[in-house]
Amino acid sequence: MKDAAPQTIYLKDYQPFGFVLRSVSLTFVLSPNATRVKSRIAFEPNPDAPAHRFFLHGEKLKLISARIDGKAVTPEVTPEGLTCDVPDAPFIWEAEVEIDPANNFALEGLYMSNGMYCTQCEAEGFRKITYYPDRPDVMSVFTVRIEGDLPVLLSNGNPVKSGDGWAEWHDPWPKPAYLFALVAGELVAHSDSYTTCSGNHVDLNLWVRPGDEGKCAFGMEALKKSMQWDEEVYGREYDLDVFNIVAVDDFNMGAMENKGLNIFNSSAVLASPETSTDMNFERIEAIIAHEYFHNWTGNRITCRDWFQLCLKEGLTVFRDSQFTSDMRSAPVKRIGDVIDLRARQFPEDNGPLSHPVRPESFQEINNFYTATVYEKGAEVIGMLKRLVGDAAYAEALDLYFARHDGEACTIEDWLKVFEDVTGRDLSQFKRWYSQAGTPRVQVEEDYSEGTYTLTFTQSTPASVATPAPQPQVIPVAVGLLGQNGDEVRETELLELTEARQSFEFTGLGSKPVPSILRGFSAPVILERESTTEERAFLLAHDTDPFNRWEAGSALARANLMEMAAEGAVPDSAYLDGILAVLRDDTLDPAYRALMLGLPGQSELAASLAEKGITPDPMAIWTAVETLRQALAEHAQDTLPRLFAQSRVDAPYAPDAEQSGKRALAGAVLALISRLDGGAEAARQYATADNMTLQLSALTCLLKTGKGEAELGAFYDQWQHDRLVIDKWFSLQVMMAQPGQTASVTKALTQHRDFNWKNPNRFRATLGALAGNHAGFHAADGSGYALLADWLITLDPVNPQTTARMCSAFQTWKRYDAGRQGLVRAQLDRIMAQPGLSRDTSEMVSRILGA
Ligand code: B3K
Ligand code: ZN
Repeated sequence: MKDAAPQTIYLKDYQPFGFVLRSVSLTFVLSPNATRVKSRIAFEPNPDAPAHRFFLHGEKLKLISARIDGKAVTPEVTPEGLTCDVPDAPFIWEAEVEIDPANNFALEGLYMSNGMYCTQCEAEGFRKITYYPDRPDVMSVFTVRIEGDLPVLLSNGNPVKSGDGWAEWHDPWPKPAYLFALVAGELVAHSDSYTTCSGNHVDLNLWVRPGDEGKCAFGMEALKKSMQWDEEVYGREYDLDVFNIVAVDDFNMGAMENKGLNIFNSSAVLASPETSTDMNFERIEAIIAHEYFHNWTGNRITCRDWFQLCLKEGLTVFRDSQFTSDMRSAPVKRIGDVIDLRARQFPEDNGPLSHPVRPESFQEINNFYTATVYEKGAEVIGMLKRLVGDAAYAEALDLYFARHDGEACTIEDWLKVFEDVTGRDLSQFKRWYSQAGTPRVQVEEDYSEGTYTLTFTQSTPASVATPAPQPQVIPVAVGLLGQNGDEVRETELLELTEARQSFEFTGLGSKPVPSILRGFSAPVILERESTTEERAFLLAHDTDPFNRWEAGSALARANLMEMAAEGAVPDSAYLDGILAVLRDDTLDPAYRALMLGLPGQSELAASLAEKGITPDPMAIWTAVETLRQALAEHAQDTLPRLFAQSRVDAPYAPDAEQSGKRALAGAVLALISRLDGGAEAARQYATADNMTLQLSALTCLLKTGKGEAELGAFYDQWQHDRLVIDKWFSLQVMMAQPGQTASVTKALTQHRDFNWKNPNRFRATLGALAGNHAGFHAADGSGYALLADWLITLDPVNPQTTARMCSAFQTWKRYDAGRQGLVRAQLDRIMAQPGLSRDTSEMVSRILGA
């Protein structure tokens, strides 16, 4: 419940904990409403700490008993924890508490999902399990005993002993409490094994509810590939006898990297061709890799405090991106990552929720598991690697693992290994961690007598978090093309360090065409006044796959902005350019599918706002529809051939090659449906034998205003499968016409399968509302009001998911006064709720700018 005055925690106030924990032993006696947790912890004074105040976090716990060195004590208990007088010497703390997992719908701490016990402790959930110094720099060795009338009883580390109704686990690796996990339930395992590079045998198990066994094979393969990749690329070997993964239906996020016992949202691990799309498979592979990679970047080396979250998350996202690039297509992965960064991180970085990659203060840490910490954090590491080179990056990482294994570290430790390996001074580079906001980079060019000069000016808008931004180190990869399309200068990395800086290229025969920020070499907004001709030229000739895609996307963006703001018509340069790419059979189908994408409507709104034009969501929607229709008509002779050619005749496999083809076929079908009224899509729906084809056909049918019968049939076919029914909910909201989005969503929230306490179902429905740009921003405020209603309903039950979804409102100041007034009214209404959670209260007040 909301504190009277929410407390703000500051990075600058960090102090080590007053005690060291030699060992932790926990016993759980499971019972849905009255689980008993006994703890026995060996404390001793920490010689490195300035003070030795004994404070243990603890929330929503019933303290049954407490003892120090065997003698009963009566601690002073508050809603946040307890204090107690303790000896000035090593001592044993023993406590027993009671908790109520069956009534824990916040899904933090120990809770129940479909009769199964499970935990989520990151960031501060362990304090809802027992009294403990719940901070990441307190690491200890855990031994756990679980007693419960359930067949499967799991915890971290290695199994020690078990019998009927009990099991004991020991984790030899010291860890912070946020990595603790426990699972108990009627589960079945999909098992396999892996032999590590030094010959250790590891048992691998993917635990699921009976009935889900058929959805495990892909995840298991992804795990084995991840284990091998981390050995080969980073020299990191797994370090326990067993690696367990458990699938859980009620989970606030994607997955959690608990030591040796990863817990996954079932949507992030369960997959079968019939029920999962190619995109689901790719996401699952990436999340399994991400959680596995945390074993070293996060678990063996953890964070000193939660301000350092990007230390593990930025690095682990960077590592999982490298993995996906290696497993699939690197250019396609890079483009996908940039699309995602622009859709999720840029709005955050350029709005009221803006914060540095390493924030300096927070009220609720769960609100800082953001795209900035994760995705911009990964971009920062990509820049560092680009700047120092691959060999030095590898050396620095080896040093990082050697120097800091078993420690809780900071960004300073991380940067120091790079400084030590390269001799570079990274103090200016460090601004990427301390300054909020997306840098803008302007470019001027000059050509005279064989010398071509590029002059860059960088500036970052001031924000509450960073009132006076200083120049950053920006690696800009540049290549030059001759007028005939040949590359006259291969990619070169320019290092911007000043506010304004020029670079010369000499010995050129004629004025080149520059290809700037190749591979999206830095997470900046490039503000370059370019011509349609130049963009079309780059779309046709750029040898850098990212910038070639970017040229097409820039053409589309410029055209759509003019269409939305000034009523312009579709640009033939865009239409011709894309058609030529589409017809080029030497290009990867997945890449061509990306070329058919358009900038998101919210992103277009941001681009208009950036130019000082108030975005009109309906005008943007109409512009997108008009351009898509124009493209369909322009490409109509090519589409049937391309559609036929993209068919996959081999048995379904979710690999890069097949999914690339299906992605292109899906994008082409969407265009064909604009011309044939959905006839081809109806045929595909009728014969589809996998979810990718079934869902793309249904999407096209709904888009053409048809598909009513198929929608019903889809429900009937899949009503037993909660993950597929999530798709059924979100698809209807995503495809709803702008004027009807709120009413369609509202009707779905009244459906018998709308279980709002399940985060997946809530997000599938209300998250889709927020993602339907024109529908959510309907001028009558119906989208805003409906979302606010549901956030108010969810907050008392699950503050974490509520707070996260408040970010739908973060862009409100872009829009017209009418819409701003409507949003403000909803935000004020949320703020006025009695007992509003600290999570939601922090988010809403930041969004309001209070
Ligand atoms: N570390 C977890 C995220 C925990 C979020 C807590 N609110 C998953 C991950 O990043 O791998
Ligand atoms: Zn992570």
